[in-house]
Amino acid sequence: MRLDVVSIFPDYLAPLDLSLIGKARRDGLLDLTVHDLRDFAHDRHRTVDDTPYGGGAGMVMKPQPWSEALDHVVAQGSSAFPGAAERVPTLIVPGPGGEPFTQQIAKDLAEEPWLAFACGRYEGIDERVYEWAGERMPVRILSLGDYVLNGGEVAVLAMVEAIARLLPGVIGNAESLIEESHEDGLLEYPVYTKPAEWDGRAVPEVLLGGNHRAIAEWRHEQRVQRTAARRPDLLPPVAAAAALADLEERVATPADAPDLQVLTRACWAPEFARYGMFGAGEEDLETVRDGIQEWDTRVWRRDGTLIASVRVRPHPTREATWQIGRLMVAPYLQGRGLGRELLAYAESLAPEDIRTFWLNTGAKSTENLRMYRKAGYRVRPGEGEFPGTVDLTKRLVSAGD
Ligand code: JD8
Repeated sequence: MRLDVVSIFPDYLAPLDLSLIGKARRDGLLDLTVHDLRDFAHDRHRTVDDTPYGGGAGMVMKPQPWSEALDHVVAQGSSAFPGAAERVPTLIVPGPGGEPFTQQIAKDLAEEPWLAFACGRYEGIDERVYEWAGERMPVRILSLGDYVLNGGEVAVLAMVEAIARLLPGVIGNAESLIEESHEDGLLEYPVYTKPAEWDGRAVPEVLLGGNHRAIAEWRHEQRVQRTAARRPDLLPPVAAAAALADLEERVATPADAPDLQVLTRACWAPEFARYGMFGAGEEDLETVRDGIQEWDTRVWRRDGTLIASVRVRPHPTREATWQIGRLMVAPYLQGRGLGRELLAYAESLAPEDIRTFWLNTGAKSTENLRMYRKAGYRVRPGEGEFPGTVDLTKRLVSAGD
């Protein structure tokens, strides 16, 4: 990824030479250049600001130095993209009135090949610069938070770190990105290290027992509780059932078949778009009923409406393997962490002797694959159980392993 930053205080960005971001730059994972806006002000005092039209306190940043600086950034940067002559950066302009910067925006921007950041100062940048830039490249005005800073540099430091740490290879153990706050709408769980007893305070027993499933369940519960306590705004109101516990769960019966058929078709619709085939969504009612008999199928309802379902069984042909299937959340409630909860719950239903979890999903089902990978599953080589699918497994490491 290429990053350009323009500021009248280029030394403010020096912290980006340090730590993991500094190492990523030295390892060529990140190509970051800082430009001094005053290099594009040609009067004796290299003036970049002037008094505001209409009066008022403070100064405003002049348009000309900005247009020259951004022209230079585009001209200099496009050489980093041979063969993509028309390539321009996405311009990020931090501002207190901007769209709130979030983890999701960090993830979106981490997919971009080239970002440029314009650090304003004083009362801000002449508004015509935004229009001028918008005619040449995508422009996003982002705010770090609802408080006032003196300029954009601090915001750029935070945004560059939040974005760059998501780039492959920047964070040594990508695993640790998984259960972070804001990653899936839940805050992080409490962490502990040696000694097990400190200042008469003990580490929670479950963390010392080596039972990884129990640890995973405890940590998830801690995350839900902390989020409910500190950031209830992250737990979508009624709709959610931020937790399965908010819904009525029971083992499915043939009477659930019609609703299950509807939920399956709704959840498989995107697969139809991807593969031109409906997969499970093509099952007729009889087949759905058979599935309810052959699997331990669980359904979650709220006020009678089927919200979610998952089914589990011992894998028919593989030793000590727990097969998880048809993990479904009503489309309008997807993306809020319920799927991860369903998966954790399906895993918790496994008998003690189980050593491997097994599931199957579409080879191009990026969101599903992202969730399963985050939950520790690995894609098995080769085609999965059905055409266009892949099988994924997660091995349980017990205390004895
Ligand atoms: C860019 C100039 C200062 C802002 C008059 C104080 C972001 N979350 C945030 N708070 N403040 C900023 C921010 C402040 C900036 C500039 C970002 C450029 N200022 C101005 C308007 C009021 N002074 C920010 N992201």
